[in-house]
Amino acid sequence: MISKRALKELSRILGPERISTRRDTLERYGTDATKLAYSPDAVAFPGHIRQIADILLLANRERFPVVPRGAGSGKSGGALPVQGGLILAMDGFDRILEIDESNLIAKVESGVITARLQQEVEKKGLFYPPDPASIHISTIGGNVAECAGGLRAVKYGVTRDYVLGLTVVLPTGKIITTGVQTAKGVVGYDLTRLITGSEGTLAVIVDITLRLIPKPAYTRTMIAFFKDPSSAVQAVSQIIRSKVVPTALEFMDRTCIECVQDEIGLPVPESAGALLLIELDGDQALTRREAKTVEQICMQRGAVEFQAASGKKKGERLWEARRNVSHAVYKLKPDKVSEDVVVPRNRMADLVSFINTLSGTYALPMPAYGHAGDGNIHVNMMLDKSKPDELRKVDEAVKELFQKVLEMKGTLSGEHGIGITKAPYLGMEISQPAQDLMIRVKKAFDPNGILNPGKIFLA
Ligand code: 2HG
Ligand code: ZN
Repeated sequence: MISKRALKELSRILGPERISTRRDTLERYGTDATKLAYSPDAVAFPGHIRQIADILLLANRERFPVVPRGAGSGKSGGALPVQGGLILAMDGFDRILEIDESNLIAKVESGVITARLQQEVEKKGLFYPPDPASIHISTIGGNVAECAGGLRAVKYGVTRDYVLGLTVVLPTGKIITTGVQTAKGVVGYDLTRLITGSEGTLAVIVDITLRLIPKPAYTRTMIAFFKDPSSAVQAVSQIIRSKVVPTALEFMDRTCIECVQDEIGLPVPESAGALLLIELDGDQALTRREAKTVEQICMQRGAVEFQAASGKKKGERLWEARRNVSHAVYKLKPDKVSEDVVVPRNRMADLVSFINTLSGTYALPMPAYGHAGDGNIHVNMMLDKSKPDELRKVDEAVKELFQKVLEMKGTLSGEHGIGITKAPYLGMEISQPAQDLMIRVKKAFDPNGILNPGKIFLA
């Protein structure tokens, strides 16, 4: 709870127009893509890094939680104010500070929308590959905090592979820079990597220096329908084995296809039980050759139909349909628990068959889709949270899924993080000594535990 005195001080630090305790604002900033809701005591809209530093100093003195927030598109509750306190909305930090064509870097503030950054760098013939499905709403700062992945990770890697340096405010109120403004650098511990993916628990990210690459000359999008999920993911393994690395290699099962059928803009064959969406990039001759290989593999694996998207517009439409699956599945049930597991790519056939069995056992829809090229499948367990029976079933199904994934030498989260939704399961993957070390790192950054408390670790 933020005391009256602290609220007054916040208003002095920020100016009264940059702090709100209005009920509608608290409601808007108290929820995120998980649709869970908590009430903060106030929302701050800082406009300057110094204000963030002063807020954190005050939070240490007065002991109230501070929760940094980008766009609230997170899938594990990382930006939720679970213990109340102050939401630090980074909306005002939305400037692209520099796109440096000579050094292939961009400097941006953390509240910049990811799609906007991509468009701006592409105007200069450059490319920022990380491409989370939430790209039109999510911010770069949120992407860095969660180490977002996305559709192009199979070829280009995830957010951390592009973060060269950061300017952050530590929970103690100190402003520091980490990493480099150069193409490489190894001076001291890699604090940039530590903060990237730390889910807003170690520092408030203010400025980010990103690595860029030249924009590929040509892209080609293809869609392949298969009779069942298992043939589709076997085609994925074979594509990877053939040494073709697509820009994106995405999977959807039949239920997902039905949810976005109208948006796909193509007739879906009756017999289709799954699809793969594939993008290749590079020069025209290379993508043509690779497209042939991909088509041959899909046909060998029994694709019932294979089509190349004719033209950029058709391709973009397919990708927008894919981005929308996460929302479209709400057609099935009012609520979902969305999981983000990864298995070694050659175990994907086992994973999709397990999901199918799990869905049958618990008699709940569990549409599965995602970044098959990475072995990263989103299992959306659909339910009605007003029904205790369904809640209980999902709870058990999640545990079973996680056990199976770990048996396969997989991991619980490929890109959404632990936040609050997966905190109860952290110990299934991370040993106690490793957790203890992480907690000591957190304490070194944040001795009073004021920054984004209640996340990742249950204690
Ligand atoms: C995606 O790939 C996102 O669409 C969201 O990571 C997945 O809601 C989900 O489970
Ligand atoms: Zn995803």
